[in-house]
Amino acid sequence: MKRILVTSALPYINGVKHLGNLIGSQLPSDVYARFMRSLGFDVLFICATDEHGTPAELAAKNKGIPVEDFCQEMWLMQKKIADDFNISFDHFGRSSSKQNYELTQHFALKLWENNFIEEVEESQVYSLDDKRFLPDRYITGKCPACGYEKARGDQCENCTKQLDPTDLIDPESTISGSKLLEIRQTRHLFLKQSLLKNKLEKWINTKEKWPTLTKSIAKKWLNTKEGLKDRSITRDLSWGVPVKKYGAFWPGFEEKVFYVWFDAPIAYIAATREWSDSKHDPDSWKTWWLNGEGAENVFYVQFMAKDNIPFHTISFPATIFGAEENWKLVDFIKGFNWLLYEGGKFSTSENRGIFMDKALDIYPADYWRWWLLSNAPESSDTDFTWASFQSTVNKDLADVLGNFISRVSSFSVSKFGQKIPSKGKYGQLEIETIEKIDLHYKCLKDLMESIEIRKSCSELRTIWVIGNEYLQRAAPWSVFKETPEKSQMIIRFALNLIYFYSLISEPFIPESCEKIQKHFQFNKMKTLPQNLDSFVDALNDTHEISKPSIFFQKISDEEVFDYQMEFSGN
Ligand code: B3M
Ligand code: ZN
Repeated sequence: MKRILVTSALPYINGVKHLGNLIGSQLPSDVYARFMRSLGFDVLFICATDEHGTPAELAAKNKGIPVEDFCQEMWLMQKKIADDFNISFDHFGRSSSKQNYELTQHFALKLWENNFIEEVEESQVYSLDDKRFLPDRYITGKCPACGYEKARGDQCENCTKQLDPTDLIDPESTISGSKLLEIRQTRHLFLKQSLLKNKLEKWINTKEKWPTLTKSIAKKWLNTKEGLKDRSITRDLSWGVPVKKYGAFWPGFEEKVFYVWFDAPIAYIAATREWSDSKHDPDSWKTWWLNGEGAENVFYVQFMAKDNIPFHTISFPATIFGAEENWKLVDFIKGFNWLLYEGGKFSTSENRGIFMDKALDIYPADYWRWWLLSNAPESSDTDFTWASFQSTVNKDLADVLGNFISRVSSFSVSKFGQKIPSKGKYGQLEIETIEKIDLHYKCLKDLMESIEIRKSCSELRTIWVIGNEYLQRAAPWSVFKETPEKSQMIIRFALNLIYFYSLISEPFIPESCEKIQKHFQFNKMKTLPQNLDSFVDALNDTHEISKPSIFFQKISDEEVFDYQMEFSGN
């Protein structure tokens, strides 16, 4: 049996994520993991919070609490929100786990033993008032190129020029506003990525099937000097993985930690270890991550937004190659473009757009899931608009799927009572309908295997639509007077379709499908039906149908108007 390892990019710890973050990794990886499980594959689905680095430190400082407490709080919150969106992680870990400390230090040691790490002395900006070295982007000043007053030490937002902090005119600390800055010498560990160029290139060239977005970004980084520059994997900070080897501090690195982007991808492995430790089966993570111990038969897929692709196609693989051990490399990287909010950017600072917690306060998870998945920014950026959200939910969920269920079940109960109407031989129209649906169902399965999220949604919608068209043509309500047996057969067929829909739609809209299954007392199934043809008599004669219920409420124009105002930003 094929085993599939799925990881979602690790959400950074500093705040609640917005819908763009959700569709950029957690949500599509969830549908994929759920769908593959329901095809019978052995799936392990892993995520964690990405906790280290300056933004976390500063966010904790703003709240006036120790960074450890802040991260604990935010981890709980992020875990809860993911649960509320029904993201089916097998484990949601933390990059600050002891497993990650150990593995990060292990990788650094191997890289050093294999001569891929060297110590380099650098000059960096030190803030006397903040009593710390400042990362480039925490220094603000006037841009030497365009005169923009708030240029950052790494780049000018206004003219996009790449900068060094020393280029800035009249620089100050973004943290405190202090201008008491000086250049100091500091030592860092550098990973000599350039030595791994051939290996990386050979490996990337074998990935013909990677999506264009992934491949083009990987190639771009591979072929620019900037991309494969030796990069520092340590920072002058206190919050992070301590720079240790053989259990003792790396001499001169007592006050430093590993760079957050060095330890974060390693946390995929560490979180898998957390998972196996939590099951008291401490070696089982190896069957997912070590070639020769089972991982050679694992298909490993990563999901992420496009800005994370360089770290997953170049930096993390460089770490793995450089370690020269039997670590599993990723097989497929699914990257996503940006989700825009009503034509602009989501913005935390301007309170613009919809954040994950707020979203669930106003509509059920499945409304968001369905819109986001149907509009996943796979081949280009996509724009969230309230109008599109309203029309998608109202049409697809309420009119197409919801209406089908309520028409069939209310007719059934009103004409035939609670019991499922008795069997009759399915006729030409039913056979045609089965054939049509099975054609699209096969496409759906193929598309999900190749992780085409939007197209999969569109196949699923087509399958729902075929049900409505069938009902329209079979017209059980008009058949009922003349030939009630025929109308019984039609309704029985349609009830079986509802059952079928509730199973195949579950990876996309799990909460609604579970509700539907519970309501109609459909048996849960571990794996999806092969096809509709073999499933169309799944309900047996004793099955009882409960009174109809409404599974999807329409979104009104007034609601849309109000929410548009509410989320438009300051
Ligand atoms: N934490 C995503 C971000 O905040 C980043 C992903 C890490 S994946 C190893 O941009
Ligand atoms: Zn500028």
